[in-house]
Amino acid sequence: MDTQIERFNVIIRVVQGDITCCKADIIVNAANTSLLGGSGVDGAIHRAGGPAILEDCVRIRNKQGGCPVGGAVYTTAGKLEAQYVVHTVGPVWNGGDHQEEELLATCYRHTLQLALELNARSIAFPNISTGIYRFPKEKAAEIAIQEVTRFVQEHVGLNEIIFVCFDAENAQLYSRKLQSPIG
Ligand code: AR6
Repeated sequence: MDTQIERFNVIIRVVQGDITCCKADIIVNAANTSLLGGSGVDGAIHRAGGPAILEDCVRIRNKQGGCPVGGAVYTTAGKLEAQYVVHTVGPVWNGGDHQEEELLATCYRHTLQLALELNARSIAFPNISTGIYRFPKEKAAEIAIQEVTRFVQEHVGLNEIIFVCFDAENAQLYSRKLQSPIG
């Protein structure tokens, strides 16, 4: 059940599956501030990409002490087909009055900005913060689609943005919101 639309000459797609199998110049990881790996999509990316990704993460950590919430850093993609992995750190959902929405929006903006700097044409996002960090899925989908749409309206360079949804609930949410005129 893939959905595809075009906004400002950029293809925006929703697919359900494992992001490590996705063909894109950049694969985005939902990391934590330590950059030292974890479970969920973080674990899957490190497993599939091999130890070179962690080696780069450790280098970044030693240089700048990890990555703040809302920030984004890039590493090799190791054995993955992508050129780079961009690691961004989503907020932990803590009721909604701790700037969670703005911080999640910042993750998307910083990641997209970094993708442009890396001359990427295509980028695949997981549903940042909606797993272990418990961000409400519907709100997260709205923020993700809004930030991506705003970004492609204001910046030229990317051709394709893929939302890779692991679970059916997120895949349906994204498909619905992407196809709605106000989505
Ligand atoms: N491909 C695509 N999406 C996936 C995959 C995969 N292989 N595996 C899980 N997801 P989560 P968070 C989805 O928990 O909430 C880590 O330990 C998952 O269904 O991976 O940002 C980090 O190190 C969910 O929709 O990330 C941090 O400590 C989405 O990816 C913490 O988890 C995000 O779920 C970050 O928590």
